[in-house]
Parts: sequence; C-alpha cells; structure tokens
Amino acid sequence: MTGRRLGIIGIALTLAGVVLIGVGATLEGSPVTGGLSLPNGIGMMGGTGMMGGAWGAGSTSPGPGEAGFVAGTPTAPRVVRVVATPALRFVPDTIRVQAGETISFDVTTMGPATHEFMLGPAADVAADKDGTPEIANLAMMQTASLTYTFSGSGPFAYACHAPGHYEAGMAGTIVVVG
Ligand SMILES: [Cu+2]
Repeated sequence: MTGRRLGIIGIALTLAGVVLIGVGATLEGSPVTGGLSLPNGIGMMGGTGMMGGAWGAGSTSPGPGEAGFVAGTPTAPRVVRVVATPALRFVPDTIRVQAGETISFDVTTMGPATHEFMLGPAADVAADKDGTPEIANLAMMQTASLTYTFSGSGPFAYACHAPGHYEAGMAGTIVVVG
C-alpha cells in the first residue's frame, strides 16, 4: 500500500511540476517544496528536479536493462505510468518493453484538456483505426489503465487523437528489446 500511496504522491508532484513548467517557471534546483502545501515526508524529492523526483517515487517499475527489472506477465503486468500533459505531450514519450511483455499503462491527465491513450501497432495508432486499444475521454486528474501484451517486434506506438493533439505531436514510441 505504501508503494501505491507514493505513486499517488508522485502523480500529484508531477502535476505541480507540469503546471509550473506550463507557466514558465524554472524548477531546476529550486526549493519546490516551499509554498506548495505538500504532505510531510517527501522532502527528499526536492532539489533533484521535479520531474525526476516524482518519477523516482516508486511509480513506474524498472524497465528492461534497469536494475530490478521484472518482465510483466498477463497475471502480473509491469506497471508503467504515463502522464498526458497540457503541452499536448505524453511523459514519457518513449517506453522500453521486453518482447512478449504485458504492461499495464496507468495514464493520468494533467491540466484541463481531455486526452485519450491509444496503443497498439504503430500503423493502426497513426491511422486512429477502429478497434485499436485505447483509453478514451480521460479528463483532468483522471487515471485509467490499459493492459497490453506486446507480441512480435512491432513497431508499436501510442497517441492521443483528441482533435488537433496528434497533429501537435501528442504521440509516443514503444521500443521493443530482447
Ligand atoms: Cu490529447
């Protein structure tokens, strides 16, 4: 349960970071825990860069090639958190998976725009093809999950097809390794 709570805190911190970045604030090395009424016990995340700190807070499980990596399976998917930002980007915009892995993508919308998260074969995602797996109409501060098994070498991708978003670059790449 602690991991889950840390994950939620991480998302909240990410929101703070995204909002601040959105208004042009420079967060690098700044004491971001001051004045944001953050909960106690997370001070260790300050000062190392807001986004990096937030992502390090027990959120996304280690990926291929990283220490502690455990390949996701249908019964125990590996969790990867993705944030849909008001800048019409996904963070991260590149995700490494092991061939055959099952991933549970926990996607959160930050900011007022409603997004979607479509994921699958890159050509289908690019074409917004009917039947391609997706989370639709994900409104501000909502989180939803999409679980997907990466069979074959791809290419796979993800995108948001809310009007104008894909054209603005709201897409990401899955890199299949091993
Ligand atoms: Cu979008």
